[in-house]
Amino acid sequence: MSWMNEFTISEEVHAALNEHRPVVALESTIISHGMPFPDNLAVAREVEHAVRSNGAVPATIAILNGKVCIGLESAALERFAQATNVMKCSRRDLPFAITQGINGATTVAATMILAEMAGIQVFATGGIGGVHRGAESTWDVSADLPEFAQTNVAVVSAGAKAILDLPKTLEYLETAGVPVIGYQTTEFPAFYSRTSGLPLTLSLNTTSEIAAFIHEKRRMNLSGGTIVANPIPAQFEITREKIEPAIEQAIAESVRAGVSGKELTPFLLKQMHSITGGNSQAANKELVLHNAKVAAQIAVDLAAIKKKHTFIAL
Ligand code: PSU
Ligand code: MN
Repeated sequence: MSWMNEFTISEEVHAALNEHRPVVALESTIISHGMPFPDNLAVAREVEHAVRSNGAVPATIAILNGKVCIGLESAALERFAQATNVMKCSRRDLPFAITQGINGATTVAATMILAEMAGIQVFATGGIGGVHRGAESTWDVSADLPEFAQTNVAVVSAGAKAILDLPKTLEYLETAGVPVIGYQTTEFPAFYSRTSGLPLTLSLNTTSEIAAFIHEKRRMNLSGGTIVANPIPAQFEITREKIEPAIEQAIAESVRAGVSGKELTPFLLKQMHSITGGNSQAANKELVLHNAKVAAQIAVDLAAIKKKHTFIAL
């Protein structure tokens, strides 16, 4: 199996998976394209720490010199955070990065694929990709969305990025049969803000109920992922009224600069950073940390459910 030679699982993650201990996958596009160095490294380390201190093992996923890495050692994480030649990789790019032997950052879609291959069921990120505003003319819909229709990983996020068209994003997910579960909320969170005005039909108040949902979905052989929508903690929230003008300015800037395709999301995040004087990035960091914590708790609860069912089977 030559391909497996390109697939490296860190010792820590490998041991945890073997022993059925809780593991949380983490993506790497947010490190290479979501925040500048050295903030990106500091946040990546803090996120790993948040997973650990809530009882799970973090598995940051990235491609280093064509090798798929499930779990990055500290030095590798630092090199990756500093590298300037990293390709943003979604589903279609994975074979390219591997066969060309280059560095690749995995998006939510690509991280879901690799997590599933490695046997990791829970994944934490900031915000998922979605339907962009103006999609009726640009057709810009993130490859994250069709991924949720087919790859069975639960992704904890603070909703979809507010720079997107949230009503259309939710409609897409409904059509694709993707459960969107509000964690302690009945509204779809809007990344920087806790609310969007968009109601969710599924809402659960505890991580053990979410773990039970994930377990049951798997037992029923229902393919596709689950979105756990976890609002940013209130003390770090930027309200919709406050953030909306910055979003409109960032989008206007992207139209003026003619940015499209995979460059658009990183461009908008950078614009938001400079327009808000760093406030957007500070909020981004806090919501990722919170997602990591909740994802770890779900992974712990899921491991406990699986253990119980194994005993019953015996
Ligand atoms: N959320 C963040 N920062 C990011 C991203 C999400 O807080 O940088 C990345 C994720 O990797 C996501 C990607 O999958 O942006 C979506 O890009 P696109 O819209 O091109 O599909
Ligand atoms: Mn796109």
